[in-house]
Amino acid sequence: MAITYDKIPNNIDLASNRKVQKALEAWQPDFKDWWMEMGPEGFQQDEIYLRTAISVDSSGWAHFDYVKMPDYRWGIFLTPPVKDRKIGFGDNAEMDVWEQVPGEYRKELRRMIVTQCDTEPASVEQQKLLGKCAPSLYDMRNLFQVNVEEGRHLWAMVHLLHEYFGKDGRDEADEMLQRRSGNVDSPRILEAFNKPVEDWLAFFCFAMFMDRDGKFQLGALAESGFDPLARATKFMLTEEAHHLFVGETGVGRVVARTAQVMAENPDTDPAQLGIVSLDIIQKYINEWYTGSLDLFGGEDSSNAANYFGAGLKGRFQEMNPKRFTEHQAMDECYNLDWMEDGKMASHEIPMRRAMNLVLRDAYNEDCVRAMVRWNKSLEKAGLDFRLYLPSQRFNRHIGVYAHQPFNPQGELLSDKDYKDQYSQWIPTEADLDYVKSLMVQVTEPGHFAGWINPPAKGLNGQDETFEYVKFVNA
Ligand code: BYC
Ligand code: FE
Ligand code: FE
Repeated sequence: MAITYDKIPNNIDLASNRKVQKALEAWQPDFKDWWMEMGPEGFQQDEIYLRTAISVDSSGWAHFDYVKMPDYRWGIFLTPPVKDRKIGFGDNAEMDVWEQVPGEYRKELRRMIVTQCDTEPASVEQQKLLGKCAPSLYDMRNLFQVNVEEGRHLWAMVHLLHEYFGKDGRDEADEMLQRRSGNVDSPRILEAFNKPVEDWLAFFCFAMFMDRDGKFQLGALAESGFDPLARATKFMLTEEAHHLFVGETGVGRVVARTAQVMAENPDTDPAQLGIVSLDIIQKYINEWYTGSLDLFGGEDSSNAANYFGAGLKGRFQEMNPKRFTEHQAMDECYNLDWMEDGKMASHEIPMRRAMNLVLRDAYNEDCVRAMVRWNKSLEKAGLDFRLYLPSQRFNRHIGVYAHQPFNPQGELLSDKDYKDQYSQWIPTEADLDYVKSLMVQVTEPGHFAGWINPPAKGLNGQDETFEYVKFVNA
């Protein structure tokens, strides 16, 4: 479809839908106000080398240029419709996909879209201050790229609310700009999105684990029988790949730096060397990974069963025959152990009710793959230490293991032992202060803070000393 240069870039022929166009154009200045208030602090006038989606085809979705962030062209893009697409799974399988919200599933769809949408502005708010201590221009640019794209994802979901949910949808869209991450009176919906992200190791862990939850949640919604949702999330996923890259390679570059410096100085305390110790990196992984597990919801969930049964939310790559050949999930069960009457007992969860868990398993595989990569640099440096993913029972706040004293190995401890050992597993104030003490802003092109390695290569083919951010008052 042709590119349109309206106020709101889009490939949905917005101009032909005056009502929705007007509603979105009325929302636009509020979005800009929100961005100026809650977006990256201190860099709104600078020229950032950013990727902007101007259409969904391969030549248009990754257009690079210097842009001031407030001038970023946040647009609405859906992947083109698949002709005669049918619902792929659940009780409505084989029926035509829905082009409008089916009345009987309105509540569920609204809730899922609102929950997903809310995480996008939340993450921008959480990361607001990180530019001030970016370890390089390359990293600073990546942060801002992630932030403007989360802003675009907010647009993607707000479009669905405006076009398909009438007055309720417009109200929900307004509330997206009113809630605030971490605000006691008006917090973001999911707990993990209310926690500030205050240092760059936390940011990389966030992009690694939280954005990766996003990948799997969006992947499940991309299977939806509500076609506009499927097409919106599918296109969001193309942008999301970069966020995951930033997270995975970011943690990887910290691990590699630590490994290298430790191998050169085997008898020195890492704190004397200005690097993040492997113990602290492991604690960050423990914290952010377990936080991400909570985002999948409960292991045994009637909501999840309803979403699957209705054809609203599928499994990851539901229609890939290498993953699934059967799309009803009626006959099997998922076996899981959890505490009952004071001891661990096996439970059978009917498969549809276990869909949060099935999605989480797919997510987990992806995390394991990254872990293997990170550990390669430890091996290469000749170190014995290995990073690991803690047990899915550890440090949980949602689901069947919530608030129980399991250690990272998944063993049940006494409350006292658990409390005594907690500071060995999750970053302490002192750990966080130490990491913060390493956070110094580096703005010379091609230079990097001492606690992180440079990337393997520049972005979009740029060389090592490329000026990813041009400061207006520099
Ligand atoms: N926090 O049946 P259950 C992203 C509630 S990240 C607070 O187990 P369900 C991004 C639940 O609401 C992707 N409450 O849960 C990343 C329910 O409440 P009620 C965002 C929670 O509904 C980085 C009760 O507990 N996620 O995009 O099956 C940067 C029982 O719950 C939580 C989505 O988009 C929680 N963590 O699953 C930017 C997915 N978990 O009914 C962006 C869309 C559960 O008893 N949402 N509860 O009052 C969903 O699919 C589902 O809502 C959830 C929860 C998977 C989140
Ligand atoms: Fe996003
Ligand atoms: Fe993201």
